[in-house]
Amino acid sequence: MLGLPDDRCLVMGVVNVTPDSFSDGGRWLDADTAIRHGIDLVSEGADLVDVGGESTRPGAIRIDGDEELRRVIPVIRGLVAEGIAVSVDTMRASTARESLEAGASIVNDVSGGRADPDMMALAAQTGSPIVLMHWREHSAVMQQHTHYDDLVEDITRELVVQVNAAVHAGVDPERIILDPGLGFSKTGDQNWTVLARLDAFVALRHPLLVAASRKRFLGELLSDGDELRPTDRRDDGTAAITTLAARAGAWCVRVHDPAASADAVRVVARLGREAR
Ligand code: PMM
Repeated sequence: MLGLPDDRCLVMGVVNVTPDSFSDGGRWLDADTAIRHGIDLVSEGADLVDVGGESTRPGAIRIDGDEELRRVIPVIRGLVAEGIAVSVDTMRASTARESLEAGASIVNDVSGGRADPDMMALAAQTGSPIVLMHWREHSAVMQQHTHYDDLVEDITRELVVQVNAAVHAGVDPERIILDPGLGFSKTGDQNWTVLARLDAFVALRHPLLVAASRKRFLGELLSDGDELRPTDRRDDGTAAITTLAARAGAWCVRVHDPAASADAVRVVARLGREAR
């Protein structure tokens, strides 16, 4: 897809142009700093960079569309000018449209097309690949929606509903990427169950994106007594998940610190060639 390598799992680096993202909020709020950070992510091994202007951490309050545009567009332009492949992390069709016009090549919609009724039509019209993440509710209330009868079955069924809606709107099925949405309407234990069953999501026969990077469930697992492991010390655990996700057949992992993940995906690809 999009001239990106297809012989191994890809690594997507994260640039959050937000004051409040859980692991790096406020660090890349200024456009030049964010652009420089995106360039660094690529030099550390990211294949593409995901630019987002709206935090989706649990409890986050939404910002307005103009503010989101003000944050992401200059950063997307700057990265594209450097020849970097960019995805835009947005739930708004209007932001997705302007981002694609600014040179972004993938829409990463954490709401799976559910937050904005115009998103599927936009993806259909532009022909842009779109990430549909499993999502039930906005971040302010998402952790009140963690009930599942059968976790993996329910998530896959809800993802398939969104795939069908996208195809119905005219999106090419080959351009639909799925993501089980770790941490979104899921408890820590549920995230581990999802990771243990990535085969079920790969079996949906769409490229699979896995985004575990620095999330709270890693902080809990690696905690020292009552203290969560701080976000900036969750990258080794993240890289371990990259290895397992790549081995399970993920198309891409989304990470804040790409170096170890970039090595891991190459190790997994080499082993895969040996096994064939
Ligand atoms: N998680 C975050 C943001 N964007 N996009 C996708 N596709 N999947 C995710 O799980 C996801 C995402 C959480 O916030 P962060 O940018 O601080 O990691």
